[in-house]
Amino acid sequence: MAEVVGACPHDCPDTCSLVTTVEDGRAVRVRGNPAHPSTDGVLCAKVSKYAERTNHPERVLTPLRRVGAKGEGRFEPITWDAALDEIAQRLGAIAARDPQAILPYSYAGTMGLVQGESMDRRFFHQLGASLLDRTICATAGGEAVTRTLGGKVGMKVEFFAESRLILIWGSNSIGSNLHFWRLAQQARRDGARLVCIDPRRSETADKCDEHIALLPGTDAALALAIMHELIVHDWLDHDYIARHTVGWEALKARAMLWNPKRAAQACGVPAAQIVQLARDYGTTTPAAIRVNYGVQRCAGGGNAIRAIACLPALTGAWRHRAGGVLLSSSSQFPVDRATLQRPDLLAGRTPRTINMVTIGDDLLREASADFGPKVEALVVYNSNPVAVAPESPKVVRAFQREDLFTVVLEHFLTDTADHADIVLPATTQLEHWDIHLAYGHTDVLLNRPAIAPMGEARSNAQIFRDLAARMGLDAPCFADSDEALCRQAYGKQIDFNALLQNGFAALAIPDAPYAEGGFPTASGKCQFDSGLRTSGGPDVPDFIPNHEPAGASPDYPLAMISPPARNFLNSSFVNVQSLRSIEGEPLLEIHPDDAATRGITSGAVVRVFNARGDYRVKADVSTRARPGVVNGLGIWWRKFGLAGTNVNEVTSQKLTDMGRGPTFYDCAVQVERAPA
Ligand SMILES: Nc1nc2c(c(=O)[nH]1)N[C@H]1C(S)=C(S)[C@@H](COP(=O)(O)OP(=O)(O)OC[C@H]3O[C@@H](n4cnc5c(=O)[nH]c(N)nc54)[C@H](O)[C@@H]3O)O[C@H]1N2
Ligand SMILES: Nc1nc2c(c(=O)[nH]1)N[C@H]1C(S)=C(S)[C@@H](COP(=O)(O)OP(=O)(O)OC[C@H]3O[C@@H](n4cnc5c(=O)[nH]c(N)nc54)[C@H](O)[C@@H]3O)O[C@H]1N2
Ligand code: SF4
Ligand SMILES: [Mo]
Repeated sequence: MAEVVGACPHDCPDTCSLVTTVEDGRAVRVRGNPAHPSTDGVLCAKVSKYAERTNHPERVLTPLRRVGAKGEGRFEPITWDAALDEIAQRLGAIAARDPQAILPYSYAGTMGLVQGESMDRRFFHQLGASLLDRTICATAGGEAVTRTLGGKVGMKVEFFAESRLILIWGSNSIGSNLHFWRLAQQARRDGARLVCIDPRRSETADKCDEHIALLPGTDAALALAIMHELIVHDWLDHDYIARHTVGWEALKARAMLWNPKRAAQACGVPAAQIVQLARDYGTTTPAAIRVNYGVQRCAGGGNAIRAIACLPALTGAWRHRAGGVLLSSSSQFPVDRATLQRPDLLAGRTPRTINMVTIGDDLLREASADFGPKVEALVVYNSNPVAVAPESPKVVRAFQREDLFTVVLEHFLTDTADHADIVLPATTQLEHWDIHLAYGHTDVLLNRPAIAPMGEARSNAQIFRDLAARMGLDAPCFADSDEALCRQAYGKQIDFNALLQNGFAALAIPDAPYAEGGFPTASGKCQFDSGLRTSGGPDVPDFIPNHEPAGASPDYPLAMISPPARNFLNSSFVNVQSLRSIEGEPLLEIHPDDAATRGITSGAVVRVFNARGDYRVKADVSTRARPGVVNGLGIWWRKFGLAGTNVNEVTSQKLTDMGRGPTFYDCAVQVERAPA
């Protein structure tokens, strides 16, 4: 028996340190590392089942070639040699005409720097393939905090435990940021007040002192009204504003347009609740904001995050280590991406960039002068776009194109793998090396393989190394081993021996990094004015209404949001029986008033639809939904859905104001009882 220290690979802010128990070469148990402070021996329910997922009888363990129609999911096993030969030949022929007709598609199925963004990038850079704009999650908020604070930086998460007031803004922390929630609980035991700002009465909202159930996409109006109150009551830190901010006069003028009454109208909440929230925020020290990505999946998502990120500079909350705001900590990590990804292999070529959010449209586009060549080959890894990308009617049609050659590197036959010409078996985190950053804390983690690759599985990096060799790409960097890539990720910035020893290493970051300003912006100040006017954006943050605001369309009067179910991670774990039994089946939460006018009762099958598509799901009549808003919990595999579809059947490919991001939570629908 052995115990091996690793890192949770999932797209989750917590990046836990894992301890895997191995017996006779088999992973039997995965638990949280008690020695890692933020993990503190605790994992979420999902990753506690990581051994079950790894040993799952349906793991893909050999290369597969399609024998059925695209999407049918019928395959025959083939050898690695046959698979690599076929892929090399197909990609080689396309590359000889125009390598931009090849498109990689990947996201954060693993957040590991090696299996997520190293050898794969080298391979596609050397080929000159189209570049992918990896926007599906966080770019609107990411760009917003970068333009305001200078990067994805903020409070050190551990000090939330000492705050007196915590705004949990657009985050279902119990489900998606568990280790932060533990800190918030600690603060609460010491007398802090917790306020949850979320259209849905989430599990987290249930446990906070107050819940502000605003309409989706109206957070900027709320933040501006808080500023209005801070100004009229003079709950401002004038010294901090004068010394450490840019654009105060313009922000003040903007905020004065947003009295609580006006914001109440926009947000669909009582003005008194806004006044009280502003008073709490203006008069409690230290006050902290945990804002999360739920806020920015709508038309004005970037500006909403900008507005929220300005608040701590107004009150001087940054002066205290338990005050400030945190969206993501990821810019703090000194990752040497150029060494890992080798953009120099492009050698002066500038391939076009395709936005992963609009994959449905872009795979269906013909060649043209402004688009370039039609996409002829797609290599998907670390992502399940057929389930997770918006407007799936188009995505599915695109993946069914007979003239598209699709390769998918996967653990399982997901909805996407079902559409592949060739599926390649990938290792899980228990079977490969990797190294990690985090976006919810500031420790680097190393993942050692606990067991040998199962079946014929190979790591992503190994697969791209093999493909490079097969295609005759012989730059020396294609020979780097996975372990060597781990060492390259941080170069000398991190003591690799310490990582080998402990599995984690903390970055050296001051407790209250912006107590005296010193933001990593060009000016060193918090930029209320983010210099966006030159690109057509508002100089200081503004409220930008949704593309599809609640109640605006007579045909589709309900606003739908589709946040994740607690026991899945995006579309991962949906096929793990023990977790699927907890979630039961796909549900649509609908408020009793909206249900009554439609004759809908709990358990009834409903049709959720708009002009883009429709899907069928069982209704859960519940006050977790506010009036006018329905919650389609995600992200189920389509094949587990009632009619072989999921919530993305109705979401749109429209983009955010900043960062070219998706607008999953900006989606107008109608709901009706489904005919029997
Ligand atoms: N259990 C679990 N954990 C996860 C994930 C998962 O699928 N399952 N996914 C991971 C990933 S990829 C990410 S990006 C993060 C996502 O986690 P978060 O960053 O927390 O974002 P979401 O889960 O999208 O949304 C959080 C909350 O925002 C609410 N919300 C929706 N629209 C609005 C709005 O307009 N304003 C406000 N204020 N709130 C809104 C939703 O109802 C939801 O409760 O979590 C990660 N962790
Ligand atoms: N309606 C709606 N849609 C959404 C969202 C929403 O809230 N609502 N959330 C959006 C967000 S925030 C995100 S981040 C995206 C996430 O979407 P994706 O990035 O597609 O995430 P997953 O669905 O978890 O799929 C990851 C896949 O990677 C595979 N994988 C994991 N590790 C490895 C590995 O080492 N090698 C290989 N080859 N494969 C691996 C897993 O088996 C899994 O099938 O979805 C987005 N879609
Ligand atoms: S998904 Fe998040 S909470 Fe769960 S083990 Fe991984 S890092 Fe920790
Ligand atoms: Mo995400």
